[in-house]
This record gives sequence, C-alpha cells and structure tokens, in this order.
Amino acid sequence: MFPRRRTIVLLAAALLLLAPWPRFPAPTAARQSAGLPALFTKRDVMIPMRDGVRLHTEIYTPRHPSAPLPFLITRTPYGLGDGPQGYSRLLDMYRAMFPDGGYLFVFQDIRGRYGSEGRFEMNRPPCEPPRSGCIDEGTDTYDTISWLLENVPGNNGRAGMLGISYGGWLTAMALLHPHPALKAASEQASPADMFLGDDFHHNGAFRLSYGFEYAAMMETGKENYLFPFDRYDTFAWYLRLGPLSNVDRLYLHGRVPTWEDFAHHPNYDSFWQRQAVWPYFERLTLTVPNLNVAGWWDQEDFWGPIRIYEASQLHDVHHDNYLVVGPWNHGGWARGSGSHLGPIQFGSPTSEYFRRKIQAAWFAFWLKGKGRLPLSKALTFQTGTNRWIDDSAWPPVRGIVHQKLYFRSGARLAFAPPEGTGPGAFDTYLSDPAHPVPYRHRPVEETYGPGSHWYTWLVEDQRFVYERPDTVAWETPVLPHDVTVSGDIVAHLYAATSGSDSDWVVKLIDVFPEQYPDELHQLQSLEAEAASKPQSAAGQQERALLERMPMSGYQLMIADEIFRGRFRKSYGHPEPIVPNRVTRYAIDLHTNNHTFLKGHRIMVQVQSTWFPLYDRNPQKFVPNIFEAKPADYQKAVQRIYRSRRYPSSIDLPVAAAESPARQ
Ligand code: PG9
Repeated sequence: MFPRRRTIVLLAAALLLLAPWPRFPAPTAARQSAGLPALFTKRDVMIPMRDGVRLHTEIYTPRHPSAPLPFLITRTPYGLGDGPQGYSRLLDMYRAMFPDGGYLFVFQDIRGRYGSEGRFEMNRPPCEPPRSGCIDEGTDTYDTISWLLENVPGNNGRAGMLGISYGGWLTAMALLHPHPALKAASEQASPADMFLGDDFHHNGAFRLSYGFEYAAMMETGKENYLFPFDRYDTFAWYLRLGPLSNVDRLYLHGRVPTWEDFAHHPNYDSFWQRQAVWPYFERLTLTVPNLNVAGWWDQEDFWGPIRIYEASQLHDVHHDNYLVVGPWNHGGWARGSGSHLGPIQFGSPTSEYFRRKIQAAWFAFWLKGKGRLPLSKALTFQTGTNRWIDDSAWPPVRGIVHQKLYFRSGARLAFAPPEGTGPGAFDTYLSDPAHPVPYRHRPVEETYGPGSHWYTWLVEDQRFVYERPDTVAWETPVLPHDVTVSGDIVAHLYAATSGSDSDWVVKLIDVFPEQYPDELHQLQSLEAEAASKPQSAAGQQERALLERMPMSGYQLMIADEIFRGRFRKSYGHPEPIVPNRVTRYAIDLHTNNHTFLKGHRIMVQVQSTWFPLYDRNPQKFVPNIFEAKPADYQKAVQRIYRSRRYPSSIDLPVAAAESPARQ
C-alpha cells in the first residue's frame, strides 16, 4: 500500500495522549519520566485472556508501599510509549496520585495493538448479552483484573479504571458487566455513538479528514501510522481527491476495514447501532461509581461523555453517576496547567486542579476510603466568568428560563421574535462544493501531523470566515448585562435549498469587545514575565500568539454543530429534501455553561460546508454519498428564514436572574 513511517509512530501516539497542543511544546520525555525508577518497580507481563490471546501489560509497584494498594488500570490502543528509562509515559499523567502512597499502576495494550496478541477491531461491539466463547473489551478487562488479583502481591483487592477517548470507551465497556473488584471508574471523553456525535460522524455528516486519517493510522499495521500526504495543506489534498470513492480507488484499495465500514454503512443501520454505547447505558443500572469527564472544546469526543452521563442518569439508583466538564480540548485535563486554551484565558490552572483535587480525590475516596467525594454531582467550569460550579443536577433546572434568540433582519439577533415581515424574509448565500468553507485556518495540517492546529481549532477566531459570501451571520447589540447560558442549547432553522440535499452548520459565537480590556493587561504581564525569565519559551510563545491574534473583536465559538439534511426525518432512512421548500431543522448544539459578559455580543453564523473535516454534501440527493460521481456535486442557493411564520432561532437556557425578559 503506502510506505510506513515508523519514525513518527510514537509522535502520533504522544500527540493523541500526552502532548499539549503543539504550539506549546511538551516537556521532554527525559524530564517527564525523571525520578520514576526511584519510585516504582516495573514488571512486564503477557496476561492470558479466556480465549488464549495474551495481552501485553506493564505493572508499576511503588517501591515503599505502607499498606496494600488498589490497582489503577489504563488500557490503550496507542502503545504504552516507553520513555528513555523504559517507563510508560502514561505513568507520568498520574503524578498527582503519587503523594498519598500511589497505586499499583497497570497499563495494557489492547488486543491486536502494539505488544498484544490477537486481532484489533475498531470499537468492537460488546457481547450483549454475554455468551460463552464471545470476547469483547469488557471481557478482556475482566480477565485482566482476575489475573492481577491473583498474581500481583500487595494489592488490596480493589481496582479502578480510567482512560481518555479510546481509553475512555474501553473504560465504559468495562462497566457493562464489571468485575466485582472494579470499585471506581472514570470514563473520559469516550465516544458514545460514531454516527450521531463523535469522531466519525456528527448527525450523519461524515468526518472525512478525521475518519480517513484515523482509520489509516490504526489499521495499516499494529502500530500507529501517519498517511503520507503529498500536500502540507490537506485542504488542497482533499479537494483534489474528488469524490469519496477515490479513497479506495487511489489509496486504500479495500485494505482498511474501517474505511470499508464507512463506505458500506452510510446510514444509521445495525452496524452503527450495535457499536453505539449509549443504549447499553440506558438499560444499565450502574454498579460502579463512574466519573464522566468532558471538555467544552473537545475536537473529537464531546458528545460521548455527555451522552453516557445522561443515559446513566436514567437508573442511577445508587448515586454512582458523576460529571465534570472543564474548558479543555480533547484530553486537555490530563496535561499542562489548563490555564488557557490557545489564546483563551481561564484565570486558573484548571487541568492541574482537576488532576489534584478531583481525579486523585475521586480514586482515593473509592479505592482507599480516604477523604471525601470532590463533587456533589456535576462540576462544570463556567467559561466567561471562569469559575467552577458544583451542581446537584445537570442540566441545571433551578433558576433557568428558556429563551429564544431570534434571527432578525439587518443581520441582527434579538430576544424578541420577528414582527410582521411576512413569510418571505430570509438571508441567502450560495454554497459551492467546489469552494468549501475551511473548518480551520489554512494550511490545514495533517490531523496528527507535526505542527497541527487540530487541537485548538474549536477556539480559532471565526473572523477568518465571517463575511465570506457563503457564510451568513446575525448578532446582538453590545450586551448591557451578562447573559449566562447553563444547559442544553438547540438551534431551530427554517431553511430552504435549491438542491435536494444539504448540510447546515450552526455556530454560536461570543464576540469579544472591540477594545478588549484584558488584552493590554495580558500583554503587559507576559512582557514582564518574558523580561524576568528570558528563557521562558512558553511566555514568549504566548506573547507571539497574543500579538498575532488580538482578542479585541475575537469571535469565539461556544457551541457548534452540523446537520445533514437527508437525515431530518430518520438517520436510518435518508430522504431527499424538496428543493426550495422551507423546511424546519432542530439542531442540537449540546450542553454548555458560558457567560456572555456585559460588553460582548452574541453571534450566530450559518454555512453549508466545513471542509475537510466534513466531506462535501453533493447538494443533490444520491443514495450513498460514498458512491457520488463528480457531476453530482452541485452549487445550491441557500435561504435561512427569519420571518414571523418561519422564525429561525436558538433556544438558550438562560440564568433567570439575567434573563432579558426580566430586564
Ligand atoms: N478520538 C480518538 C478515538 C476514540 C475512539 C475511536 C476512534 C477514535 C481517540 O483520541 O482515542
């Protein structure tokens, strides 16, 4: 197929699991794992599963334990990423848990990946109901725990499990039929449904660049692999690719199973349904306390952890279901200080806080009987005001009023509905698949390639597409008071297209003041820091970033989503759109906790392409977009209505005290 680039294998794993976004370089591996051999002894074992397959596992035992210890297990498809002393770099993520005596830390390659035997299957569906001879990631975890209890001395008979993303999904799988010794878990950024909301599709729209690059990375060999693009700007590469059928014809030749699944299951059929985890959680009574963790700007799996939390709520009779959401990108809570994401400042080290005060306390409470639970139910970081809020329910119900923010004439947004403008009032644009809207600034580097801006694209300043002819926008006047939005946001679009299929992208944006007061202050303090610590690379890079991306007038996406029109009635049975007929779309913009501060404005942008993250909708209905021909891709005239009869709007859960209705 294509040449392997083993030299970057570890880099990809590190990008996925360990490194902060590449603008701010990670500490070197040597510095990261410094001191670990003095603290732990390492054992490398192959643990047999019930079908005879053996899984490569590393076990780290504290050198001077004062009491029997619980296991803390992380399973991964990305390799254990040995540092220079042969110690897993994953161990470094748990430093906040070392001081109180530590754990018997266990890291395992899953079936078919890196040092483990067996066959890898992407998100292998669970054996449901369990039956003899059937293996899944849950049975592999179960067998691992049984082996550990019998073969590792000094354990206290308890195990905990956590992981991020694929590792979060593996943790979720372990909760369906848990081992009796599994006493605490933390599912972090687990995908919950690859067709509806996570890595591979959102509302049925295919995540082209992610799906293609991830499938190639995982299924070209046993170890991570980066596809050898011949263009640095992959926007240009994907555009030149043409229709999706060219992926197999030119590059993959039917050899990457997950790509074949994408192409042969274009609708929400039993393939995707069996793999989706949220329905299993809807039927489950949780018996293991689980801390679901998500990041507001998670570029991969925000939908999943929220959906698993919501599904687990249905039968949470033992009060075992918890949620933490912070101002993070994918896995951002596990690394760095979390005091900012790209240029967005949070006023405190949110990731360090999570690791020390929440995650470490969570496992110490359940596995060692130490301390107190660090949250009552749902701990969310409210952006804008930049503070943690501990709620007894999520979404919060008390003190919230649901307000509609209407699209109005003159590019305005208002809490009052349109008046007397008749059915015909709309804004219009031409969507051309030959000139799609980029989802992030070009050049669009390879997703996990060196220098990639993938990690922060959700906080990029949206001015780079604002006022493009194929993007429309509406905004409020400058807010005279704070508007806090806590809970679930839904966009209601009344839209028409001249085509017979269409994508609708809705972005809810916080527009910073034109003279952003903090900016000068931030620059001054960074300059002072750089002057006092000339070696401080981070300070210099931040300053450069601030200088390049001034916050004055910044357009920060708070919520966003795409909807593929063919699925408006059913994800299983797509239907053409009637051209030029006004059609109503309800688009879930997910849950949030954000304050649009006094002096800011609220903006909504709508567009019909988001490339190459999402494949281009041909805008002409075809049964399977993976088989669309070049001639199927057509321009379409799009209309977004904002009349009394067709009042497009955004439903916002607004803090009652600040509700515009009460002003
Ligand atoms: N978002 C990645 C992933 C998880 C599960 C399946 C496919 C992709 C990850 O970061 O692990």
